[in-house]
Amino acid sequence: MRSRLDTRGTLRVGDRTLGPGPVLVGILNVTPDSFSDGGDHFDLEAAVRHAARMLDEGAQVIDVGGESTRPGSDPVPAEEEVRRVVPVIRKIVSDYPDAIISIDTYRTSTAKAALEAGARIVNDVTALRKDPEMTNLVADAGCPVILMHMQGEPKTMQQNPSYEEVVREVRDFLAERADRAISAGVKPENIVLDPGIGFGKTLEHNLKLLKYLDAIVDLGFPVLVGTSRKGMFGKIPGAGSPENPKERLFGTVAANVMAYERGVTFFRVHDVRENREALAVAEAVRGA
Ligand code: HH2
Repeated sequence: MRSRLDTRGTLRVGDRTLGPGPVLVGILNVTPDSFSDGGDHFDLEAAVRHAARMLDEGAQVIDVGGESTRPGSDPVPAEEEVRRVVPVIRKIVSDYPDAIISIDTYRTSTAKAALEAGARIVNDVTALRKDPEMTNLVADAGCPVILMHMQGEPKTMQQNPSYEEVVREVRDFLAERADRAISAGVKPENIVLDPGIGFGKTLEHNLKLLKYLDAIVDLGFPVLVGTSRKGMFGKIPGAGSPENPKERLFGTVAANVMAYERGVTFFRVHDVRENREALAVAEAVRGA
């Protein structure tokens, strides 16, 4: 789709180029109820402290979210989402001017407030489907946007996910969303694709998507994966704790290294240092 082989896997944010080496996107959930770290960084001080730590550990992007999209979650009111994320973004940008912030939201009002506060990337788990104005906002702002695949809605998406051929369907969906965004004025070089691990998918679906990630990479856009601490690791025998998301680190690291091997550049993670170290080895081996 995009024939820019010289810049494959990379993303320009202002005067910075992210990639082609692995880019760690540190997760900052300013929520009381996220599935693995809900409540850990809910007040401003704790959130900024955690962002600082992730930056110190090698995160190049901090993904700030004010609403959990875990399976079964309910939406929070838009004003509440803005109230949670904007002060945190302002403070990180003021304390760490080099930090690149992405805003994890599907609402135009939240994305707009976040961009005004200093965020530079929009991470939309609905791939610009939920809020029709979001495409115009991203096109006008000229900022990068992450388009993620999800089947259904967070509240019910894990009840009975079904596909005829998951890899083809997710790839076709992402290709179509990217095409639409481009037709509406989003620059192709501002698009990042994400298969949406755990969003309306069984373990088998997640494994197939991870195995054949190159099918999505081949669309020609940089690709992000968000495997971090997800439920799939609790379902693979011996891979991680079914009960405690914080005990799914090694599975996460393994999945991310395999994703890197298949051409993924962006890794959305809770545990920055551990993933960065593993990916540094993978990068060194690739470069040998
Ligand atoms: N996963 C989560 C949230 N946002 N965005 C992208 N692009 N890709 C993902 O895989 C992704 C995402 C869910 O993880 P988390 O933020 O840790 O949990 P919660 O939604 O409960 O806040």
